[in-house]
Amino acid sequence: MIVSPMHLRSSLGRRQFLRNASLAGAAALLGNRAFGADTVTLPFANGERPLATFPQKRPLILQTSRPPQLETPFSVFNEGILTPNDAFFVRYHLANIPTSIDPEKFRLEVKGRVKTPLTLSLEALRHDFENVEVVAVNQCSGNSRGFFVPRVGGGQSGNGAMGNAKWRGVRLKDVLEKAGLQADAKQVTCNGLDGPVLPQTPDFVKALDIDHALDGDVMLAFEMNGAPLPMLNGFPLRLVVPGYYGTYWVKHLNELTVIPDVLANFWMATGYRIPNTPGACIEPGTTTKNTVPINRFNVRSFITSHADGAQVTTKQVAHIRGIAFDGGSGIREVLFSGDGGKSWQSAELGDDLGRFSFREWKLAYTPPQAGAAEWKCRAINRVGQSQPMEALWNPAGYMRNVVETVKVTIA
Ligand SMILES: Nc1nc2c(c(=O)[nH]1)N[C@H]1C(S)=C(S)[C@@H](COP(=O)(O)O)O[C@H]1N2
Ligand SMILES: [Mo]
Repeated sequence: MIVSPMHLRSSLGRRQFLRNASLAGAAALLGNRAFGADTVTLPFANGERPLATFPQKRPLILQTSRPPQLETPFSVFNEGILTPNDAFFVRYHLANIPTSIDPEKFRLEVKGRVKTPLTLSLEALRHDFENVEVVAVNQCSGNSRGFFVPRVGGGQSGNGAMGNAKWRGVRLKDVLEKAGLQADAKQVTCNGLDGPVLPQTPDFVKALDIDHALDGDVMLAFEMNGAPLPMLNGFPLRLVVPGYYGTYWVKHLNELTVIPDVLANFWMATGYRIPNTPGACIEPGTTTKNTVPINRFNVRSFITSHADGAQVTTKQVAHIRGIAFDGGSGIREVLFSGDGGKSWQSAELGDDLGRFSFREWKLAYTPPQAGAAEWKCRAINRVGQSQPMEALWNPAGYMRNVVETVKVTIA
């Protein structure tokens, strides 16, 4: 399909297009109170947040409005295994974000240590390279940061800074091979159209090692769940780095530069680093200088069918359901405990949409006795990695993956 403004209009539909077009005038909106009176309360101190409606989005949990940082309400993860585009979380670092991009004029530049620098239109990307699809989770490094004890600085997210989508695009490998790598190529740096408001703020640029960039999984995506990317999720082109934290998934991607060394900017050398320890954790409240760039997801699982305060009875089967995922080994098993972790039983796994996707799990469970109960779930991936019973801690509040608990009342 050729992505012209006309195609965009027809494929998005008129209402969507009007909302998209209105994004052009959204700079003012983004800085204003783009939210109504509705609020939600995330389950930690100072967890009150407004719900805000941004272009192409349903009401989402507002973390910050300039730049927009929106969290998905957790109930969305019980709607289906793919996260709808209008509910998908949004994260930016710099306030100067694009609000209108002409897909006809958009170009991706491929340069640096390549044999033939390329300037590619969206049409050339679609037509000159094999189109591929992957279902993959995008999760912010700081997803669930609000639960850290002791608390740490940064966006105090609940569990909704993640989402699972079917991405369509072309392989980064194929584009780099068309340009041809020079012998000293070591990393590819990835830059998007957004930028800082003040010139002294470092531009958001990330880097992948060459071997990673050539692994055939990393993708330049132009579609999400069968539709063009929403503007706030990186229209018209973004990097998809399956199994890796969202920080590498550069949005509005317009510049790939092959370099002969290791990128040492703020976003690689200072930010987004984790302790170089098993579990990426250190003694709570301490610091370390021994760090590495954040990389693959650890194992996580959630109950999505029931939330804290749910009421169930001993007389009826509770249909418990949830999701599990990891950094790309794939989920082997999900265990459920109805008694706070004393005993565990195996849940049934749903359809396998690929090793980078959310994996659905479910269980028919009749609570044995009345009273307060703690329900827990714990996933194990195909290489035997699992989740800790007690939360691990690191100074930036990244990679939370403790066994989650839902407190229910049984009548
Ligand atoms: N251009 C650009 N791309 C970006 C960012 C950014 O600030 N600018 N943030 C990254 C981070 S930290 C995350 S978690 C993901 C979030 O993707 P989403 O906004 O589509 O959910 O985008 C990544 N890509
Ligand atoms: Mo992130």
